[in-house]
Amino acid sequence: MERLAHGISRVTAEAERWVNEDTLRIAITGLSRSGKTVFITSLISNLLALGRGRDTLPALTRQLAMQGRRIEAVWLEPAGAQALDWFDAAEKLRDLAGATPHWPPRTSDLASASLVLRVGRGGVLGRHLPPRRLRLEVLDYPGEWVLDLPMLDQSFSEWSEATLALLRQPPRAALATAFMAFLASLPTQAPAEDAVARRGHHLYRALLQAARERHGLRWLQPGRFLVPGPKGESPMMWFFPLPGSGPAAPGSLREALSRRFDAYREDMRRSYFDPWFARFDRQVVLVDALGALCAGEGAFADAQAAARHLARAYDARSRTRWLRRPMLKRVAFAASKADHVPDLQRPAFRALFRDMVGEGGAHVRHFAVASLRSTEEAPTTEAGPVVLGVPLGDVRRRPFRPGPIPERVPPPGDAFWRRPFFPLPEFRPPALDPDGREGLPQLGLDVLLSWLLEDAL
Ligand SMILES: Nc1nc2c(ncn2[C@@H]2O[C@H](COP(=O)(O)OP(=O)(O)OP(=O)(O)O)[C@@H](O)[C@H]2O)c(=O)[nH]1
Ligand SMILES: [Mg+2]
Repeated sequence: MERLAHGISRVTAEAERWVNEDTLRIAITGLSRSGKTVFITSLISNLLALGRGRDTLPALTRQLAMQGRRIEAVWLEPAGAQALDWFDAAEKLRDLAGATPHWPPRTSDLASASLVLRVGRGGVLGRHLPPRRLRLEVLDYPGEWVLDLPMLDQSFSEWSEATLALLRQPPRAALATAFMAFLASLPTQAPAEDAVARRGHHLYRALLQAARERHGLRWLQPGRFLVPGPKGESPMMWFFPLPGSGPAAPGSLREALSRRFDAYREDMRRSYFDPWFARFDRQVVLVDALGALCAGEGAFADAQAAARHLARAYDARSRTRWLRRPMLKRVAFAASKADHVPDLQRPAFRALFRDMVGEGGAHVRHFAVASLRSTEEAPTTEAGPVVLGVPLGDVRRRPFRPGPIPERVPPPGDAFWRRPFFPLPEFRPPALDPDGREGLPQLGLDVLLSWLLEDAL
């Protein structure tokens, strides 16, 4: 009898969930340093504060209010017994709001969070129905890894050919001299020797690191050469691009590297992409477009190619197994750190960004977002519009001018690209309440969310 009652209550709970609850998986994607972790922290903090009655996301609140609805409560689901790391938003908030505030460190493994919104139903009928629940699932990961997605469909020869072609072009060519000299020193049918494979791997990895650190380049494969993750470095990673086509001779270096390449791809597919990256309903593609623009023509072209690849790779993988129907209903491209751009220049910035990543279809929109606004507007000076912020490590506010922002991507070799390049300053986060009661000051995050969730709320 007791078992029957238990069974009935379980079925009732399931039915209630089926009627009143929806789950939305949101992929927050972007290359390394594009602002994913801060975006997720802000999304969580602002929704939690909104659930406590603070108007932290005005565009979202307004949109719901027009339908006579509102978000009544928001809570984080407990971590439970999940296999993944838990995205600890409260800890990140404490870091941002500490006495010496600091931004989150680079992400080194997957972490997920699940947030539930309780939304009142609108209309005369709605008042008599129970509120709906929308569960948002988000995943944070090291940006470097996502660039391995396109590798899943390549053979070792195809990947090597494409990678070596890139390495022969500026700005990579200057960084690749030691690695290229090493390749040239190898005999055509080099035998498989681990000492040689490791040397090649280390030279190749050093060049990826230099491209990331010194030139701000982002199109760097494989991602785990830069961020190895919890499994660390393993022999499966001792490979590098090597020219050659057709079947590799047994016992040759090319055969050994090709086997490692396949093992690496398989491990990425099995450990990360298939379980965690394959099925999403919404995607946010964060791009540090201003940072790329300021870093010069090579870095900009690199970020542009990477952002376009990223959106395409997700679209292709995020399909239902049956009929391969697309699951992604909305894709938001977001130029991050938009608080570096003065108000006056933001329309041009958005137009430039749209041109950079391409139009897409009706399910694609473009936004300029600051997940944590760390600057203030200042009166325009003779030298142009300005924002004010405290650079990290400094105590005084300093003006920052991004310089002219064209509305379209300047063509290769254009005079624009001859201006001096500079890194974006890293501003200190503003003073924050460590408990997050007031949420995080943001710019455009509310507009993005109100569009992204519009049809699901
Ligand atoms: N001013 C400003 N800076 C930001 C904002 N969002 C991110 N940043 C800066 O960008 C850096 C990188 O942000 P993260 O969120 O850690 O980037 P990520 O994409 O998670 O990077 P990985 O974990 O390395 O892939 C931060 O340390 C900040 O300096 C923002 O809204 N405003
Ligand atoms: Mg991160």
